[in-house]
Amino acid sequence: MNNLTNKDITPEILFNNRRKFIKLGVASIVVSSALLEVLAKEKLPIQDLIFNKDTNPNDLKINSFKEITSHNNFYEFTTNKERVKDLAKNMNTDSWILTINGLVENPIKIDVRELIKKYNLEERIYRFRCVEGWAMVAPWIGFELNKLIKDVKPLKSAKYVKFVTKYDEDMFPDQKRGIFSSVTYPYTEGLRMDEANNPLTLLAVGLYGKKLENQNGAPIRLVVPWKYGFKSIKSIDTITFVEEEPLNTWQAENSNEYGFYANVNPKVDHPRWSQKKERVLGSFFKQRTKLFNGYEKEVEHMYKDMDLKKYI
Ligand SMILES: Nc1nc2c(c(=O)[nH]1)N[C@H]1C(S)=C(S)[C@@H](COP(=O)(O)O)O[C@H]1N2
Ligand SMILES: [Mo]
Repeated sequence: MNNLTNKDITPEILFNNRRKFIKLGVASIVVSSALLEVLAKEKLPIQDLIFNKDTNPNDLKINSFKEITSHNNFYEFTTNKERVKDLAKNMNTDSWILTINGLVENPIKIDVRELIKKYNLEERIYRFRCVEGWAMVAPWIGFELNKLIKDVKPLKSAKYVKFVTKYDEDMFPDQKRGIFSSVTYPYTEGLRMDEANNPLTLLAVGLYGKKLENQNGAPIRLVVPWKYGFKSIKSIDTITFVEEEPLNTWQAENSNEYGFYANVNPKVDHPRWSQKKERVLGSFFKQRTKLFNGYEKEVEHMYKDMDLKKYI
């Protein structure tokens, strides 16, 4: 907050908040501490990332910053969606080392701040659908996972990519609860190599032009927009290239209800509820859920020989 300069405040933010400026009596566009305080209090995003903007060709209606950052699933903190943001407030993500290992020629350990400098960041406005039936549209900032995969050079034997969230009982209260935890930690996810290399698959480091909020998986998370939200693992510690299909957390918890693929599919109901419809955060009415969450063109080729009722 304190290190912000004029260039961090974009004209759009100033424009959208001009009424607040007037109220504050700010005559000229300067970054006063009073202004920063207002922006912070209102939880308005102050851009601190440089990225190529998404043109939003499908004209998706983006959810507000507030909606996206105050309704979260992040069990390491709590299963209460509205409380995650408060419990995550003091999570320290400053010197976060991401480890990439396993079946690769070039394993690396890299500070996420350095990693961000290596790749051109781009905005991706994606639909996001949780298996529970809520949905949103979020303007993520990140880079395609396939760029990182290319750089670490997987061996021929690498067939899957496994992702693991940090394990740190001081950081995550639910991990500290041991056998009373909500799920078994560390949270683990996986993708098949072709899924990981799909241009839609994003390693996200930002949201709304700004570094990720803790509750959304700072400092780096996966976003796989055609799959149920639980595949989009947060606060990644390790990415490992492996030969066998990894056992992901929710499949390990209950394999009758959750599988490895978790492709959004209105025709395959969850054993306890229908998946035909979804409620977008902030709207009253439900809308129809789309096959592969609306990304059929981009991803259906990967599943053409698979029975999607069997490979849940
Ligand atoms: N480490 C970790 N990652 C996680 C989860 C979690 O509990 N822990 N929840 C998942 C679920 S169920 C969803 S719907 C999305 C929610 O992401 P959001 O809070 O940014 O909307 O994160 C996913 N990634
Ligand atoms: Mo979810």
